[in-house]
Amino acid sequence: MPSTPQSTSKIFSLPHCFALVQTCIFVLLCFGGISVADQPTEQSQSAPPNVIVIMADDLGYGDLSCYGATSLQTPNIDKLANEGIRFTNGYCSASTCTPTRYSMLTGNYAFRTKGTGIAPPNSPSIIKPGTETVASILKRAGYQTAVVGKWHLGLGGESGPDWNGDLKPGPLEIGFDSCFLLPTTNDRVPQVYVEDHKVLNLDPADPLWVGMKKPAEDHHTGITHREALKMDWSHGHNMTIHNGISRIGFYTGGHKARFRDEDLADKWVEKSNAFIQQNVDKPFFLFFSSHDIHVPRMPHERFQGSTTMGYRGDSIMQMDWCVGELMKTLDRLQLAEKTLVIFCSDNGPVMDDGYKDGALEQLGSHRAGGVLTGGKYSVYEGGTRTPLITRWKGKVKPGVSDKIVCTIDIAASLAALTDQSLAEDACTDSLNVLDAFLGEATAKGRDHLVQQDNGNNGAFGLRVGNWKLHKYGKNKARNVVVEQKLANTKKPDYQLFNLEKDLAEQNDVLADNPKIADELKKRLEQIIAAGRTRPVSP
Ligand code: NG6
Ligand code: CA
Repeated sequence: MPSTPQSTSKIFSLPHCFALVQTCIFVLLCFGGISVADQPTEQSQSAPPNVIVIMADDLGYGDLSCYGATSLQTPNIDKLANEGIRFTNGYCSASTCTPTRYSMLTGNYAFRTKGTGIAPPNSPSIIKPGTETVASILKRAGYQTAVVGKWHLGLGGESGPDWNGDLKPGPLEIGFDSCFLLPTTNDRVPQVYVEDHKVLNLDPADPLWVGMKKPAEDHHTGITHREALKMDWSHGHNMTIHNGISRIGFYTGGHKARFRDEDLADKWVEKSNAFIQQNVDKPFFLFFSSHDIHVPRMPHERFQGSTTMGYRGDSIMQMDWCVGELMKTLDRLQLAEKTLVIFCSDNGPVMDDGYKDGALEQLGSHRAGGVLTGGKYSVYEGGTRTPLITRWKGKVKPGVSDKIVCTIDIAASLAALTDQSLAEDACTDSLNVLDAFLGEATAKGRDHLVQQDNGNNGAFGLRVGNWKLHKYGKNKARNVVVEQKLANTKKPDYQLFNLEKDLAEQNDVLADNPKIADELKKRLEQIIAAGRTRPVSP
């Protein structure tokens, strides 16, 4: 159990071929590379750390001041970066939410499994009970595990969620001890919290109904009562109205259970702080799944107007505040040196994602994807190369890393950190890049990464070193963000870019490099056919 002191050699006797190298690196880092003052405390040396994964929603590579933004300041996340490792080649595996979250938790590429695209309001549980996840790995290692915030991975069995009964299977059936959730994503119905297996504060006399068919002729929608909305929609998002905002999908009932959009971030912080406090003496894993800065962007009143960029910018400020609050809690409980924090995003940025919130109009000179092209829904770098920061005070030497790491690697890396072995068929695409996550000088990171847009039938990106292949479905137009606007742009079947010379993926060099393009095409087909990329342990 991690709560009982373990020897350093036990923690690092990893069942992987480079265990010895890693041990040497660890010893070097602890006793050679950093000053005495920076050396880890006895406690942090003797036990694996608590883990907090903070996942932002739709946050782009250029959206934080520590990643070059100048139109707003994100002091709390910048502090995290200054105290830890800021990755310049940190990725999520997909450019939409559900597949990235699926991959982060399971360590499997989402394109391998049907039904892993953006989940509708009544989606059944996408990760089946019995699947190995980051939560089940850490639970096995003796951690208390919780997810707080956006889920968007479905709830319930094949017939979908039983909103008035037990909402299972769900997080508790795949390794989490507790959950406090926004069940889908907040532009989809319903606006209720789910605590463990139940909708919170649900009055049985006012049952909750959720569906995709208008429940009654006189049911108010974003179309019939558009003039009454406090934030207008631009495309889709015109069904049931709650809190002056119309959504995707319809619902009735459950009125006592409904929340205000403005209060979500405060609730996530409150619940997370309580969980951390409860586990001050026990190892814990917290998945803090922020809804910021996804649409509908409706930050708390105290953040509204805090930037010149409208609610998109203001939601970034709210998210930065959340990070600061969690870090304050760690400091107050003297847990900062006993906790590995991983900050990441679930996909790249988007401006107009269905509501007229002024994101594009008030953007000014801000570039949410930084120098990168593309964003949400795209296999250009901007779709998946996103902010990624790790911090473990006193253990990780602060710096900037250009190693390629991905949120899909969290599973195998944390398994290594906690000395848990993985079954051969578990976490099939999660690579142990723990040394890179911990900023070790000799870390190599990934040599390749598959990127996808959505579902299992879309476009692919394959990065190998500095080469990047795009593969598009035959004759299909794909969404890419062009000059910060969503546009359907016709693409050839394949494109090839040299990221070293052309980070912005502007010059397709496929015709000049047919051999490299062929090798990458073959490699992609081979990765898809092989069903796995994590090496099989000897
Ligand atoms: C799209 C929605 C978009 C957003 C996205 C999921 C429309 C027109 N667009 O289908 O608004 O909800 O799904 O976003 O409905 S994600 O970050 O959760 O993947
Ligand atoms: Ca998202």
